[in-house]
Order: sequence, then structure tokens, then C-alpha cells
Amino acid sequence: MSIHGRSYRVITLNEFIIERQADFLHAKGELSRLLHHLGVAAKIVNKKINKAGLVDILGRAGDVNVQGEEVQKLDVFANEQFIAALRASGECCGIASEEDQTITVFDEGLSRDGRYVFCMDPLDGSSNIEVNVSVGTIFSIYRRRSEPGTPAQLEDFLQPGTAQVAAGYVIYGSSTMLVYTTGNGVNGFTLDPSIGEFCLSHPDIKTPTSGRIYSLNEGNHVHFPEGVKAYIRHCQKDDPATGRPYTSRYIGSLVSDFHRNLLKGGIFIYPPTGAAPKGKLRLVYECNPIAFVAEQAGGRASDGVGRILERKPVDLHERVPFFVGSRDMVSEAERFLADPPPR
Ligand code: P6P
Repeated sequence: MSIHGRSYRVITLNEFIIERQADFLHAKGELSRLLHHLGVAAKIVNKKINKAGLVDILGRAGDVNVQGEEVQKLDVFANEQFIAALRASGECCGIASEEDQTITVFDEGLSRDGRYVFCMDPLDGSSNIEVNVSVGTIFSIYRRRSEPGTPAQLEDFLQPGTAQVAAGYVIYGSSTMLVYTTGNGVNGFTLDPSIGEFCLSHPDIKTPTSGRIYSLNEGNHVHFPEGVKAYIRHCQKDDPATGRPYTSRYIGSLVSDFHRNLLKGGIFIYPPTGAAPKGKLRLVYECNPIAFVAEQAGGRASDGVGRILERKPVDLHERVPFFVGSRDMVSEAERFLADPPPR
């Protein structure tokens, strides 16, 4: 590819994974194969999402379409595609999914010896699809703790976020991107539909140490803890440096809100609310993977008190308060929570 007379070599996801193989301690290609199969599933899901607007032709979930097949809800479809792809990889012995109450154990053939487990929200924010708002897949990969050759155990999925070996998200937006980390920085790949490949477009992403965007659902303001209210008042004051308040941006799709703030600088907050006294977002397959990416890009991720990656999950679907984004903004929000200034 040539831009302004300079030639650029397009690096595909598979080439990147192979080139970075050395980054994965002790892995002899297993993690690479996992990430490759993840990319395949993401492309299949992306294709289906892009057609979602054609429900009048393709039919609504629960309908039977012209081929006589039952039309699936997209999050059910996404869940099945990622499970099938990861089972096919032979490297994964089980999956925890937002869509399933219990873990899915791959107890056959190669998968039983798989050294990794996979946690995911296969299609986060799926209710936004019908209004054409970006949605995402969020994933997290751990090395299993149980003995290879035996069925995966629940404990394999309840490890602290610090034990993740890889994590990231796919954002199905104006373009489709895969953003992930294996603990050696964060890299973003944009899907080139003309060749059906994820191509390196955002190498070594670093998030600004501070920013001027705050993202939370202010409709819940009445129920926010006092420290969150105080921090919002701080964001809404004229900043001496610019003479203007921060900017409020909230899409209501975690991956979209996080991705914008990752690139531009900002903080995303889902605090305790009346409807969700422990917060709404899930620790295992939403907060921990996003937190791993944030920290690897130079940002921070907190539950309002401490580092979210250090929490030991008790339940697969437990919810936690979530403060994530630019390092200095998360630290400042924690200070407001610890000691809210008088109104
Ligand atoms: P609220 C989408 O349903 C989701 O799980 C996240 O993607 C998003 O950040 C959050 O919920 C939005 O929740 O309560 O503001 O609509």
C-alpha cells in the first residue's frame, strides 16, 4: 500500500500474531491459534451484524426465514459462533459467557487437553443494534488451573484479572476493529472487507494520561454515591486551563464508550445505582478484559477503591462498580470517592 509516495506493508492479524509469537512465554503457538480462531468468529459475527438492518428481508429473531431457518437473536448467534470457533481451535477447554448461566466445558478430543479458558460477552450492548449503534464482543483468556486432560472447572474462570494472558474486544462500528493485549502493550486491527483480513491500524496504543471526556449515565444521578456526584460537579466546572468544563459523552455501549476514551483520553464510569447497587457491569467478562487493555495502554481501572484486576471473583456473573480510562482521571475520581468535598 502506498500513501503520499511512501509504501506501507499491510500487516494482517495472523502475520502479527506469528511475528509476536516470542511474546507469549511458554506458548508454542497455542495462544496464536486461539487468537486466530477468535478473529474468524469475529468476521462471521461482523457479517451478520452488518445485515441486521435488513430484518424486514431477513426476518426478526424467532421468525422462520425464507430458507426455513429460525432467525436467531444476534447475541445468541454471536455466542454460538465464538463457542464453535474456540472449540475448533483445540486450545480451549471451556468458556464462560454472559449468555450462559454456567460454563461450557469442551470435554472431547483435543480440547480436553486445552491449556486455556475463555471468558466473553459475545455481543455487549446488543439492544443498540436496532438503532444502529456500535456494539462489541469482549473477551478474556486465562491459562487453566485444573489438570489438562480433565474437564475445565469453575475455578479456572474465577481467577483475578491479573492472571489474564490475553484480553480485548471487537467493536462493530463504522469500521470493525479488534483491539487486544497479551501483556505486551495494546494493538488495534481494522477489518479490511475487501480482503477479509484484520490489518494492523493502531500499533502500540497508548491512552492519554488525562482527558476532558467523562462518560456515565447521568439519568441515574439521584442514586449515585456522594463522591460520584462530587466528581461530576468537578467535571462540570470551568477548567482553569481551558476556561471550559469537560465534555460529557455516553453512547450506552461499553466497548464504544471505552474505545473512544482510550484513543482520545477520558473516563468511563458505571457506579452503583438504585437499580444496580453493586454496579451493572460484570467483573469476569466485561470489567477485567477492559481493565487489562486500559492498564496495558497506560491507563487505570478501579472499582472506586482499588485496582479492579486484583479482585478475586466469587461468582461468574458478579457485578462491580467500574471506573476506567486515563490514569490521572481515574485517580482523581477515586480521591473524590474517598473524601467528597462539601457541596
Ligand atoms: P445503561 C449495554 O447494555 C451495557 O451492558 C454496556 O454496554 C453499557 O455500558 C451499559 O450496559 C449501559 O447501561 O444502564 O446506562 O443503559
